[in-house]
Amino acid sequence: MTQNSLFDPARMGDLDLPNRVLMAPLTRNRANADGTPGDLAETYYAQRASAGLIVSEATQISPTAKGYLDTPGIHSTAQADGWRKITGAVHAAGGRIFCQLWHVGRISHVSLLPEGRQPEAPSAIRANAKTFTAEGFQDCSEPHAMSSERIKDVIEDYRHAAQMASDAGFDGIEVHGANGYLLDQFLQDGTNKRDDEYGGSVENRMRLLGQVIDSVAEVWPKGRIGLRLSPLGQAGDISDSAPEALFTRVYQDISERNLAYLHVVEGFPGGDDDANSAAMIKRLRGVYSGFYIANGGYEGDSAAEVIGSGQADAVAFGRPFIANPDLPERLRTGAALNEPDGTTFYGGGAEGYTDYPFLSKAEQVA
Ligand code: 8OZ
Repeated sequence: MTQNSLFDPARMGDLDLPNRVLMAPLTRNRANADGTPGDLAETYYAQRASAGLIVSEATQISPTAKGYLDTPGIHSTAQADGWRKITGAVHAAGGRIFCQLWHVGRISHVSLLPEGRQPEAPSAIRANAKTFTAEGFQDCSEPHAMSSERIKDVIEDYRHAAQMASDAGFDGIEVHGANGYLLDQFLQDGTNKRDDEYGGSVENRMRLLGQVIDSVAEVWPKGRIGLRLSPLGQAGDISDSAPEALFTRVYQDISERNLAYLHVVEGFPGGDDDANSAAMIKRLRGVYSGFYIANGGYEGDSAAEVIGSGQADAVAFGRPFIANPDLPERLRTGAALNEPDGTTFYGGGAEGYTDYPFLSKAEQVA
């Protein structure tokens, strides 16, 4: 059996990828106040077009789906027009880009939402977490529990955003089911105390995720829809009483749906993941039969290993892609990597965004 390398092409859903070094979704807080992408975003994404696939930064599906300052949306015509320039620039540079569709649920603050709106969540349980607002970091606001009517509206908001992503020229979409945001809040029982068809049993808690996938599948073929999950539940004050049982069932369901991929946050860089967490991630991995993207603290060597051993089909890199627009070429040639500067991750201008250097011709090794 031949072993795959990071630099082998891959068939992912309906799409051919030239390599398996993918760019993870990265929140950069440089969008305009109306949710249109900032002017530099076109350069930023086009610089990174050598990725096997770019997944866009998390992009809100509606005004009530927003939870941080200066994140982009994909619900208005102006936003889709802004994104069309970016997808065009990525395609012109030879790349592929999916739009990550995002609803933050309770991880928000009233100052970021339409006048008079509270964050919305499965249950009225405030997150013990902070979000970033015009006044700096603030505690998340008290959410209200969504009515069944409101859930229907949100499912429609996903379909509408999926349509806008198609109009904007994206190659596909990734449903953000990870990191303690709305869909994860429905999945996990620390945040979901509902007693209707969306709460209680694992099947009920999975219902919204399934309906959202069905809804975006009215616009996109299954082979152009990915899903991101984070079974370790490390972000956004999320918790579940039996996470392995829950995510085993979710992975089974996603396998049966034949999506383009499952993208898993297996840990956070510098996180205190223990051997038990790693073992759970590995056991869950065995449950999923489709294209699997691993993410979370990978470097060139560990990525090559996880692909070579067949544990993953591709690896998504976050921080290394922030600092290295030509990351695939650097990994291929063993060149040195630029170090990411954490002080410019969120907000600001070109510094730490579009000014990381490419390898010079002299540094490019055959
Ligand atoms: C960092 C800062 C704000 C949001 C995620 C969308 O964790 C995010 C995010 C990351 O998925």
